[in-house]
Amino acid sequence: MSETHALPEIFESFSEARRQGFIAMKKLKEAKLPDEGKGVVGTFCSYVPVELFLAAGLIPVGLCSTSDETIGEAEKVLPRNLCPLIKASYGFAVTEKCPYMYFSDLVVGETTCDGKIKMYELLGRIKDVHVMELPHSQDKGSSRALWMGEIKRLKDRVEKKFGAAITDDNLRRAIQERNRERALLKKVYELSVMNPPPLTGLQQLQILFGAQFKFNHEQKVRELEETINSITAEYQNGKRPVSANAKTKAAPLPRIIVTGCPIGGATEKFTRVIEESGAVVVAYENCTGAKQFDRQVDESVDPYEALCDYYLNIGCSVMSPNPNRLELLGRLCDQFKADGVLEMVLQSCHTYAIESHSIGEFLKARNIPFMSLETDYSVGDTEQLKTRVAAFIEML
Ligand code: BJ8
Repeated sequence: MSETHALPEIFESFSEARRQGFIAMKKLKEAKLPDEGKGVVGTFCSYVPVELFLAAGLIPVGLCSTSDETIGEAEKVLPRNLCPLIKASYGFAVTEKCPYMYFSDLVVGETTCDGKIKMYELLGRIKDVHVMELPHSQDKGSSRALWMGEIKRLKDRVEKKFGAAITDDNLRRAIQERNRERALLKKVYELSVMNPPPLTGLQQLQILFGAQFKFNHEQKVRELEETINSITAEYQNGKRPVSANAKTKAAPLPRIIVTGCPIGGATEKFTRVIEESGAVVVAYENCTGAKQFDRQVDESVDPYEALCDYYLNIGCSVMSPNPNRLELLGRLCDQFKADGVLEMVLQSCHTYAIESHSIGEFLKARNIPFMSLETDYSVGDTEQLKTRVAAFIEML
C-alpha cells in the first residue's frame, strides 16, 4: 500500500491478509537469498514468545484454528463436545488444509488447557511439536522459575532444530521489532476511544486479526502507520462512519467491549451480531486485541528476564488467580467509556466459562452491564445470539 490508498482498500488489505499470506509465505520459504528467513514456526497461543523465532531468522505464524471447515474430520478422532478451537487446530493439521500448518517446520504448543495438552499428543504424530510447560499461576517464584526454564528450553530446541544461534543482540532487536508492532496495533484500537468511533468493531477486528499474517516487518509498520493516519484524517475531515444505527437512525450507539476466548474468523459472527443489533464494539480485551497489544516487553533489562515477565503476566483464564484480566478489563472500560461488556465463551472452554462469574461480579461493582454467551464455529446459533444480544443492547 502507498500513501494514496483509500480506507476501503486499506481495510480490504487486512481482511485479505490471511489468504495473501499463504503466497507470501511460500515465496519466503522458497527464497534463495541468504538473509531471508526460511524456517516456519506455527503457534496457537499468545503465551508463546515469538521473539525467539524472529531472533533466529524464522517466520512465526498463528495457525488456522478459526473455522469449522475441518471440524468434522477432527471429530473422527476427538470428542464432539470439545472446544472448537482445539478441534479446528487438529482438523487443519490432519487434512493439510491449512497452508500455514503445512509450511510449519515446527509447531510450538503450550499446556494452557487440558484439551490442548491432549490434542498436542496426537498432533505430534503428524508434525514436529514442541510443547511448553506453562505454569498456571503468576504469583509464585516457582512459576516464574519454571517459565524461565521453558523459555530457555525452547531457545535450545530452536537452535538445534534450525542450526541458528539466538544471540542476545538478535533477541533484543526482535523484542524492539515486536514492541513496535504492538504499539501500532494498540494505536489502532485506541482510535475507538473517540466518540463516536472512527471505525466499526468489525473493521478494527479485521486489522488486528489480519496484521498477524503480514510477514514483512517494515512493510507492516508502514501499512499500520498509513492506516492510522488515514482513519484519523477522515475523522478530522468530518466523516462519522458509525455515528448512528443504520436502521433506527438512533445515536449515539452503545459502546461495547468484547472479552473472553480468542475472536476472529468464524467467530467474527459475534461482532457482526452486536453491530447489527444497534451497538458498536469499541475494544476487544481478547487475545486478538488488548490482551496481546496493551503491554510492551521491557527493553531495558536482560531479554530473557523481560520475555519471562511479559508472557507469564498475560491475563488469560488459564491462570488461577487471574487478576491481570480484571485489571485490563477495568482499564479498558474506563478508557473507552463502555456502556456494556459482552463475553464470548467457546463451547466447552471451562476456564473462561467458570471465570465468567468473577467477571460479572467485577463489572457489577462498577455498574457496567455484562452478559456472557457460549458459541462455537458454526452458524447454527446466530439467530439465538441475535435474540439475546438484542435484548441486552435494548436494556442499556
Ligand atoms: S492466552 S485465550 S490463545 S489460551 S483452547 S483455553 S478457548 S478450551 S485459546 Fe487462548 Fe492462549 Fe489464553 Fe489466548 Fe478455552 Fe479452547 Fe482451551 Fe482456548
